[in-house]
Amino acid sequence: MQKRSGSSSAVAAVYAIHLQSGLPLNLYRKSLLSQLLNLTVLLLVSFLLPLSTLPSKSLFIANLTPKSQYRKAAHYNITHCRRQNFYALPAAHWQRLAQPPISYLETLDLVDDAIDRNSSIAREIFLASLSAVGLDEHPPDPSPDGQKHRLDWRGAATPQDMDKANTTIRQLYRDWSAEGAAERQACYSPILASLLSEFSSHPDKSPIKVLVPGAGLGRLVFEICRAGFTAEGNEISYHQLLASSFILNHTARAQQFPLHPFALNFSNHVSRADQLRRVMVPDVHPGGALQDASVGLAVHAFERIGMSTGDFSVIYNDDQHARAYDAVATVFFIDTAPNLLTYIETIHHCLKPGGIWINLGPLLWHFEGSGPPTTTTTTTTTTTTTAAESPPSSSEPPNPNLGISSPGSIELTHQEIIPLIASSGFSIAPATQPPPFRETGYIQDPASMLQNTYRVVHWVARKESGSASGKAQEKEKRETE
Ligand SMILES: C[S@@+](CC[C@H](N)C(=O)[O-])C[C@H]1O[C@@H](n2cnc3c(N)ncnc32)[C@H](O)[C@@H]1O
Ligand SMILES: *[C@@H]1O[C@H](CO)[C@@H](O)[C@H](O)[C@H]1NC(C)=O
Ligand SMILES: *[C@@H]1O[C@H](CO)[C@@H](O)[C@H](O)[C@H]1NC(C)=O
Ligand SMILES: *[C@@H]1O[C@H](CO)[C@@H](O)[C@H](O)[C@H]1NC(C)=O
Ligand SMILES: *[C@@H]1O[C@H](CO)[C@@H](O)[C@H](O)[C@H]1NC(C)=O
Ligand SMILES: CC(=O)N[C@H]1CO[C@H](CO)[C@@H](O)[C@@H]1O
Repeated sequence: MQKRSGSSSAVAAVYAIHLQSGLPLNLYRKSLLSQLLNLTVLLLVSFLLPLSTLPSKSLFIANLTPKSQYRKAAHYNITHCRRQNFYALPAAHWQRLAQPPISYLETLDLVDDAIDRNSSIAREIFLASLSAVGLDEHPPDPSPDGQKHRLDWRGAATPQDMDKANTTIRQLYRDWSAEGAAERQACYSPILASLLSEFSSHPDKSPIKVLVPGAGLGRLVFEICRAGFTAEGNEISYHQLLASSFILNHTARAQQFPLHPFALNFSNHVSRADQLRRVMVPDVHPGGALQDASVGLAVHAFERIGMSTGDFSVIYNDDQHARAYDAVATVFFIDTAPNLLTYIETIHHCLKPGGIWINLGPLLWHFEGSGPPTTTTTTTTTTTTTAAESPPSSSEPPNPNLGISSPGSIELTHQEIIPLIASSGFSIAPATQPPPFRETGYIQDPASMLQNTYRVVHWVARKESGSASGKAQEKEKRETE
């Protein structure tokens, strides 16, 4: 690991966002840079093709805009329509409901205020992201003939972008508010406990490399780093990456931003106070906490935290990542796979022999009913074939690794997954009946009259020593069968 020099190391926990023909590359630490520059090539090939056809920076624009439009859309859809519906009630009724104790119009005003406060962090994230990719807050005006400037990001967000911005903001509650501690306790503590018990004989944990695919807003990566390990997150969603970059690298103090995670939804509240509840983010100041956690350690925490962007099953499948990690931690992640075997093989490939894979989560197959997505930019490569109901007869030609954009998908059960892992070069305790469930919500409002509770499973699999890489092993297996 490279040692950074001078004062810059104090804030080395950075995402430097690099412009690579329109591709942002987010990292926390420079020492990952060379590694990730190589990944960029892979990313370009597998994830963002055909870049040549993209207008420069259009990718960012699509990804950035939602946070600025968040406020407008939220106001319109949430309170404007409700005011109209309210005044459409019989006059005698709305007048009565406008009086105390209900004072419904005041509630709508309070929701408007909450939306404004929500949008303050959304706006900060947006502005930090804009400047990180070299776009201006005040976009260039249209040319005299009315042509929109290519760097004018206004109005570029799609409803899907808005939706993603929305979930991203909700996830701040789970990962970075004090109120989210119960979910984190249920989901992240078992991972840390498994890591600490596995590596209890290592007083210096900095050489131990832990990979967190599907890192979301980065809290688990942060906690693993804070516990002394070298932690690397990986995330495919730019919305998530920009928000985690903001929290980890651009917040000034704990409790900096208010958030009203439940205000937009009017259902299942016991009281208006519940609906309008405010949480503050972040609950800890990441920069300060990592600074504190570095006292007396050989390697500063800022040197031990990183984040890569792109599809896990593509990025970590190359030679460079073979046998590179001591542990892989997946939380609410494996069910994002259209083809779980691809994830299993990738994890096997990038783990050192004897390394562990710690998993916690449910099996909410993200692709159920929809088939794998075709990423917006890989238009030429992933227009999916007409589905066949029987296996193809000829042997398939070798394909480039398209990761989750590959055709095909399958939803497996817990009892099917465990033996599958056991026969993929891992040792894992056999599935018990019933599995040892843990109950937890995911961005759940604890005060709501509706509680969605997952019964998640937590297991640890160990890559068998001397076991070949996933791909080589598959091949071996096929040959012996
Ligand atoms: C359900 S979220 C869980 C996030 C976080 N681990 C948590 O527990 O809050 C799944 C995350 O995985 C990411 N993801 C899905 N498929 C991915 C892939 N192939 N490579 C990397 N990240 C992926 C999604 O963008 C999303 O942030
Ligand atoms: C955000 O999500 C909440 C809860 O799912 C929903 O009620 C609301 O309409 C969404 N808001 C926007 C602006 O998309
Ligand atoms: C707002 O409502 C309109 C009309 O129902 C809908 O098309 C749009 O997607 C909604 N926007 C958001 C951000 O929820
Ligand atoms: C704040 O944002 C979250 C996530 O989009 C949303 O669920 C919540 O309702 C929002 N609150 C307000 C008042 O906008
Ligand atoms: C509001 O929350 C309830 C759960 O309490 C959910 O079923 C409903 O779909 C949500 N409505 C919107 C518009 O998001
Ligand atoms: C708050 C914080 O730590 N900001 C840092 C994020 O990264 C940049 C680039 O290195 C630093 O200059 C900031 O100080």
